[in-house]
Amino acid sequence: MKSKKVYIVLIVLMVIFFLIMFLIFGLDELKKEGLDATIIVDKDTVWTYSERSWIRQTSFNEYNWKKYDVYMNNEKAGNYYLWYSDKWYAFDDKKNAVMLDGDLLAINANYDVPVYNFQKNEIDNYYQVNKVLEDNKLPTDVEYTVNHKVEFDYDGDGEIEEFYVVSNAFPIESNPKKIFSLVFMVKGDNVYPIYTNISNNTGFNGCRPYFSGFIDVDKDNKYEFILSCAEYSVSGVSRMLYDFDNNKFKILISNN
Ligand SMILES: [Ca+2]
Ligand SMILES: [Ca+2]
Repeated sequence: MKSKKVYIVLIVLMVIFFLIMFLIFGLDELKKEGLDATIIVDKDTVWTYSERSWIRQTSFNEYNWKKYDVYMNNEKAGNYYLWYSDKWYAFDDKKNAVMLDGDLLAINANYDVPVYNFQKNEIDNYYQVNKVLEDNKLPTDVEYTVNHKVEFDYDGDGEIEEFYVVSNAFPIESNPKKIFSLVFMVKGDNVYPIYTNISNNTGFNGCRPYFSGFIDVDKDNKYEFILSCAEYSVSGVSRMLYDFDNNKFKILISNN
């Protein structure tokens, strides 16, 4: 009789344990299951999210004449139909052409996808930048061709994170030995590398990095972001969608 009671108590405890674990970890995962999204970045990138996995699309026809939330230069431009030829063209509800100019980000999803309207700020203090340069054995007297930061509470923990974007790619006045592009986050005293690209200067190598959008793609109240890096002239742009997982940044999908 006594052993039966112990047995029941154990089962009840186990059920409670799994219920708590499910509420903590399972609910977020379950919520992601039904999410479907298409993300377009300028004329070279279409990524789709379905059944919790990302796919890079190489044929864009299937994404024509769908309605997208359209952002230009990180500002909401409207909700338009898009059609692809050499680039994406936008049309309103009456199929009248809408002129768009700048960096395009377009999202079609079966849920509201939060997009953060971030600002690029000047770097007022180079302490963290110089530290990262030194860690990478790079000189700190730099002719910067990219140097800005984005500051906001991107993970919703009440603390502001700083995202630094620096590069000396395609210098005009100097001829550095090394060409670098560095993107990293500073949170408290910690530096988290995001993108590190260092190579010998061979003329027009390297790329200029910039953020193309902070988007909460999986609706867990933490933003993911798209980082782009533009090569010289028409050579192309690398694009990467990043997530922060296990205390480091990882690429969810890229266009390479
Ligand atoms: Ca934060
Ligand atoms: Ca998220």
